[in-house]
This record gives sequence, C-alpha cells and structure tokens, in this order.
Amino acid sequence: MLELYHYWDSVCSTKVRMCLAEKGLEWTGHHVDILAFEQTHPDYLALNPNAVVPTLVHDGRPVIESTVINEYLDEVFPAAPLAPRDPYGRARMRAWVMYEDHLVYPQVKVASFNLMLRNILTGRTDAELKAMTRTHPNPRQAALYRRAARSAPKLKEVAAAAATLVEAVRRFEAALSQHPWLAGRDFTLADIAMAPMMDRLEHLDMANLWAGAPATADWIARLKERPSYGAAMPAAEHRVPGPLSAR
Ligand SMILES: N[C@@H](CCC(=O)N[C@@H](CS)C(=O)NCC(=O)O)C(=O)O
Repeated sequence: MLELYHYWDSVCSTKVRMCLAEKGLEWTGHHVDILAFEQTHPDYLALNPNAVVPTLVHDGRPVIESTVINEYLDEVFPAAPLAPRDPYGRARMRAWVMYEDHLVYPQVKVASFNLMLRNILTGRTDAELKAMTRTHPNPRQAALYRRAARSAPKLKEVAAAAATLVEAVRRFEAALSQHPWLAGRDFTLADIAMAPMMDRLEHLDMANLWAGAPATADWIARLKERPSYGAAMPAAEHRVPGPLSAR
C-alpha cells in the first residue's frame, strides 16, 4: 500500500506524483496544507521531521525527500524503469536531479514565495504565524513564512533568481540539443525532477526564460504530452493564485 502525504501545489510533491503516474501505481493521498502550517503538526513531524512535503508511506514505513522517494519507487517497482541501465547513464541522471534540488528548486522557491505564496500567507493571523514559528523545526523556513506574510514582495530577489535560472536554461538547451531528454536518449527521473519546476515557472509568468531556447521549449511541450504530466500537476482549483491569475 502506497500513501502520499502531499500538497497539490507543491513542486516537490508534484515530482513524486509524476513518478507514481509514470509507473502506473495506485496511491492514497493525504493532503497536508502547508500554507495552513499542517506540516508542523506533531503527527506529521513523526513521519517527516523536516516538516516538508512529500512523504511516502509504503506498507507503513515512511520514506522522505522527493529525490530519494523517486529512486526508491524506481527500485521497488522496476517495471517501466525511469533510470538508465548503465552506471554512467545513472550518474548523469543523478547529476541533473541534484542540479534541480540544489540550484533550480531554490530559485523557484524564492520566486514562489514572493510572487505566489504570499498571496495566501498575508491572510494568516499573527496568532497563526506565532504558533507556526513555535512548532516549525526549521527557524529559517519559519522566518521565510513570516516575512512573506508580513512584508512586500522582494522583487530584487526574484530578479536574482531569474538571472541564475538563465544559466540553467543554457544548460538545458545544450543537453537537449544533443538528445531528446535531459540525461540522454531516454526519459528518466531527471526529466521528472525538472518538469514541476518548469510548470511553476510558467505559472509565475517566467516562461520568457526559455523564449530563445527552442530545444528547451520542445522538451517542455513533450513533457506536457505525457499522461503523467496531466495526472501530476495541480488542477486549476488547487493552484495558489500567481501573477498570471490576475489577468
Ligand atoms: N528536499 C525536500 C524539500 C521539500 C520541500 O521543501 N517541500 C516544500 C514544498 S515544495 C514544503 O513542504 N514546504 C513547507 C515548509 O517548508 O514548511 C524534498 O525534495 O522533499
């Protein structure tokens, strides 16, 4: 039995939902409203002491970290493999996934807090923010929530994040001009890791980042054609309003 503790509009949760969909696995969802700070409730912290989504529970045992979860799923359910068979291919795939975790996601997070999450967080009361700060195990993350809830968007930070992503798109373009998927000939966990990031950047009205990158634009179009993309991305009613929603 597979249970997923997730938030619909969380890129890290989407990454795992896409992997589950690619593998055709059935799962039971438990929605954790991270903007209502449910990730800091003691029951959830017992599963995931980092107070983040997603958490997979497989036959009663929790697995945390989206990248680790996806590799775990690919090992435990080897049908429809999502990693190259050769060690060098797997190394290339993992390097892309690490690039998503360590470089791309942090920029997407900055842009998301400033352009989207604050639209909901501004509605949180002082008492709610105080309770969250008391229970969140990560003081830096708690501070990010408080700041997003109570101060104006930091557009300079968004611009710096976008500038960093220009280099990421340059790297996508170089790879995708050589082969159809990020890590090579085959669709892998690397493409799954990056797909929710590209979707979020579109939602944040930042798709101009790849306006001059045809191989990247084509890759995104092919990602969207996969049934797993539609299954994993949040439906319109689950999306937190962003800059495009106002238009
Ligand atoms: N490295 C973790 C990051 C998870 C993460 O940051 N999740 C975000 C949503 S995408 C979250 O739960 N944020 C809530 C919080 O930090 O309180 C993973 O990939 O699972």
